[in-house]
Amino acid sequence: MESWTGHEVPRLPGRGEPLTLFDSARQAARRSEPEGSATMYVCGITPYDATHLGHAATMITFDLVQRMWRDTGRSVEYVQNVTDIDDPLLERAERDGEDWKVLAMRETALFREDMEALRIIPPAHYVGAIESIPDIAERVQELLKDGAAYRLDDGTGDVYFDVSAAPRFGYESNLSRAEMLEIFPERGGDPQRAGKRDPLDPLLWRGARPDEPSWPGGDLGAGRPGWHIECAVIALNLLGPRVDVQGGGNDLIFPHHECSAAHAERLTGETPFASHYVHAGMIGLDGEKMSKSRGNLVFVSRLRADRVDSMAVRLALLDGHYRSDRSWTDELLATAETRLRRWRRAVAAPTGPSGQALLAGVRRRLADDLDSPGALALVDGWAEATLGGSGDDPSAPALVTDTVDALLGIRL
Ligand code: 5CA
Ligand code: ZN
Repeated sequence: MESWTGHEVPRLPGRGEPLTLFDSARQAARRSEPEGSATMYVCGITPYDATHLGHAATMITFDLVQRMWRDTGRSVEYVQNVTDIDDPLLERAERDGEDWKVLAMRETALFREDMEALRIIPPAHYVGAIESIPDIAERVQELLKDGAAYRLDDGTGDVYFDVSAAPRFGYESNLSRAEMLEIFPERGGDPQRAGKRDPLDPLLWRGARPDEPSWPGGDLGAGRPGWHIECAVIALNLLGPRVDVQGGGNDLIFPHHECSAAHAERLTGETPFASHYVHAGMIGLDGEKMSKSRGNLVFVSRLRADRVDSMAVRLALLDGHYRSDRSWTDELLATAETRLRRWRRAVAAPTGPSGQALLAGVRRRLADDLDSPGALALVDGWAEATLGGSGDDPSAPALVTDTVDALLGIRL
């Protein structure tokens, strides 16, 4: 699938600091020091609706990870998926009387535009579930042969993963079985499905139904892939048995990332699947969780149509720490717009306080588990001093412009 177009990222003098990231599996912040190039898999959209600010915040988080790695001189292999076939997409298309393929294509196209406007560095591989079906079917057959999966005997052709084939199941989310059982049905799971060995067993392959799209699955029979195996297979095939970062919003901690890790680990025999499981907080609107069912979504494309500067949107989302669940408010956007104007005025000055010191400070803040609020405060301080007439470094305005561009993705 086609990715979006990237922008030139300025090269900064010196070297960036090693990045420390919070790992959900170990519940601790640890250094991410990939050997050679760094690998990252981020769970992308299910394109049944437009990109909202929650999606944007998550994509910006992993964009910062990529920028920090690049700043240390590493190349980054970044893969993101599009879940272009799944129940929510079919349900929405049915509700609106629309062809699900048209819906998916339209929303994916809009997502690409939004990502470009927000200056998200594009993934090297932007991969759809549908184009991955032959690979997924092959891997599901491997799991069946290996005894880690089983087919229900009710004639549906549905295949499930046997969680008892994953001895470490639960290590990623750190949830108790009772907690898992509670969350599972809220996030696409089907604990009540008759014939499963364990209520938590996740679907790997859904046998064809007369009123649903399906694809050939070789010995599996026709059908379509389950959700977790989709991400496991795309990541394994493009990035190998181990990724440095597996990313997404914290709504994916369980069951999605737990199950995709279990699938991948069973397939490769290597554990853990990801060195860091990194999760962004949920963005809500005025204190309420932003969700399609609540209908309180703020779309990036809506803000763009209203001529809101995308850099102000990005800055507003960077104003909170990526791991905190937080709200989008009109004030947040207004603050970001004011901040952006001040920064732009400041870098237009002929001189300012040391640009090198600002660069070192921003690197340090972001290296500390992506402390973007801390980084913004440092730039605020520099801008305030500059606008107050302090500082005589003539190279500072250009270096600060590049620092903010390369590390925060904000074009002044
Ligand atoms: N296609 C799957 C992942 S394989 C999916 O979760 N799609 S999604 O469209 O629901 O979400 C896309 C990405 O945005 C995921 O990483 C998800 O965790 C994240 N996300 C969804 N809602 C929010 C929110 N309110 N705040 C922050 N991130 C969110
Ligand atoms: Zn995923």
